[in-house]
Amino acid sequence: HTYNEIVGQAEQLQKTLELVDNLIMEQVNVDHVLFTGCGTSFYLAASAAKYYQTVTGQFASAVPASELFLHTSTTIVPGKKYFVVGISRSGTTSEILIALDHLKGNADIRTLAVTCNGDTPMAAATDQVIALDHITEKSVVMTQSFSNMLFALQVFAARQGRSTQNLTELKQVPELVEAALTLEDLTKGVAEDLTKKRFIFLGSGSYNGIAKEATLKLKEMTQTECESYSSLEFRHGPISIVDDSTVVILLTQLETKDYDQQLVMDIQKLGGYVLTIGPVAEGFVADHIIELTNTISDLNRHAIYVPYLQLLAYQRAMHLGFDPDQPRNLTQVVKL
Ligand code: F1P
Repeated sequence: HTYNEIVGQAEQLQKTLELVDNLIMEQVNVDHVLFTGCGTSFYLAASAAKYYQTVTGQFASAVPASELFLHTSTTIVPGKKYFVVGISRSGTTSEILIALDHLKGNADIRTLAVTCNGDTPMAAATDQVIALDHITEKSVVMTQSFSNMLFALQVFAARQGRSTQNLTELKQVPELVEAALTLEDLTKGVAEDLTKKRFIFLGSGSYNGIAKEATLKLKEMTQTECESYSSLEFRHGPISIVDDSTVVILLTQLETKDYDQQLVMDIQKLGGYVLTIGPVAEGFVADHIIELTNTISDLNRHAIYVPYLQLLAYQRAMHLGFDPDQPRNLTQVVKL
């Protein structure tokens, strides 16, 4: 299932675009927009929050759903108005349900559910729902549900921010993802190199959540210990673990291009292998470059990186003999 769900995501993105573009939605006008979820859905929340703040100019942040009920005072300021966006593929994960229940009755908090199942306790517990019922993943690992729920929130944010430029770019994304998926072998060399043992994913800004999600995919599908950092943070300590068995996957952006090359060189100097995914400056050097289009801006390119990162994990899992559909110790829904 995992493979089909990865390579089928472009078609689903088109359906997601049409659905969210045509939704009747209330204008969000609050002090803070808070995105929340668990696991993959939390990493998605992290990217979505940074996107939302940039596009709408409203304060936005992300917290794991458990933090909302375990440490409410660190996430909610009494008397302030919030729009809480709960994200969950299943709509039944315990922490998200407990968090929403915990916030119930607070007149300052409006809620939105983003889910792949509109008929769940989560959808029933929120004021509004974006239900991507066309996403019916069978694999335990989340792949097209991640890209589609993130994309749905990008379209939602662009509409909230009345940003026609971003909406125009987002409308090109399904086609660009389709094109990216024809190049699925680009990650195979790294994925199948068993002399590489340690994987580090780096991304900054709204791409940090994508880097974290890439780490989770590799962990779930191959049980490889791997890490993720905000790109330049890697130089402040973690770089000490780099050796010739280390692969660093750097998600490059136009916005960070002046810093990306130096970072690559610092890692290579220590024997590390660097794969970059994203647009790069002319003359850019790395061990392997998957260059992505710069015809749309950094802000709207996320969904094009995602399939490569998912395929990397999938290809390595197959090469190591793991079943990517059934990751060890995991179930589709985690219940407390
Ligand atoms: C969230 C999640 C996934 C993880 C695993 C268990 O599920 O933690 O991120 O990969 O499958 O569930 P959900 O709340 O989005 O359904």
